[in-house]
Amino acid sequence: MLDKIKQAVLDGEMEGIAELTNQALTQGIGAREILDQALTPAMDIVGEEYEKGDRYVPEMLISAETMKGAVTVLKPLLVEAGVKARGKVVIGTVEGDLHDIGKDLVAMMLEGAGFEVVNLGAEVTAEQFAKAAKEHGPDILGMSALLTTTMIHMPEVIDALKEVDDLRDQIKVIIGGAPVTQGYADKIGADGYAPDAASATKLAKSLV
Ligand code: B1M
Repeated sequence: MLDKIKQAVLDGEMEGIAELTNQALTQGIGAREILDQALTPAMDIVGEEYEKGDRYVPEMLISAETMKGAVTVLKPLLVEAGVKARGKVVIGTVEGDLHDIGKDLVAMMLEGAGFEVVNLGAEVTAEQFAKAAKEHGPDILGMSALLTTTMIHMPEVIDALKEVDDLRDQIKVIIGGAPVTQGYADKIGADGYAPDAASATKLAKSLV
């Protein structure tokens, strides 16, 4: 059953995943077992294949959606059992930028890896990021930018975090998006940069 679920995520079988997950639960397989032995390993493989170039963005999105379908079934049971999220991430696309496909992919992969994700959407101002950081108390704040004209808002968010109860000291900041580089992350004092969703998940895991 666990192998079937793992394979369904790898194959992106969105329609059948909820039923398959329910079947596994009926057979007495625990929610945690399904998460740790089927879903998470499947998403690890998806991430590795994407990094090697053996899997493309749409296939990764479909697998991430399939994983979400299973997690929706498991979530109440996991909460009941007190399984803690790996950490909390507040994520958004910066001010003036409405590109959200890559950011949503990162958010989905983070959820797949067990993070609780607060997705603020696109065109998020520095003040909105700081307000959400104060409200949700995340371990990590993630910013995405797809335009050379909007990535310049990233340091404003870092400054805004410094101004609200020294939040900057408590939260790791990670950035990404096509025009963003490790050099830019270093320049603006971010804690990390990731070129794609799979590496963003790895980076987040390493930071918490
Ligand atoms: Co726009 N656009 N766009 N666009 N658009 C680009 C980005 C562009 C490169 C196209 C081009 O000219 N070749 C160019 C930017 C040039 C530049 O600044 N260097 C561009 C432009 C100019 C514009 C407009 C200004 C066009 C105009 O109106 N004249 C305009 C700006 C609007 C605005 O934001 N204010 C605009 C509008 C749009 C659409 C609305 C039509 C649409 C966006 C729809 C949407 O997102 N809801 C759109 C699209 C689709 C693109 C392209 C074609 C595709 C972007 C995408 O979704 N890629 C893009 C060209 C391209 O990239 N080939 C382009 C797929 C996605 C999975 O990848 O977003 O890179 P990506 O995300 C990756 C990584 O970057 C990384 O992981 C993701 C998954 O692996 N990543 C992170 C992303 N965020 C991360 C955060 C992290 C870590 C990793 O940590 C927190």
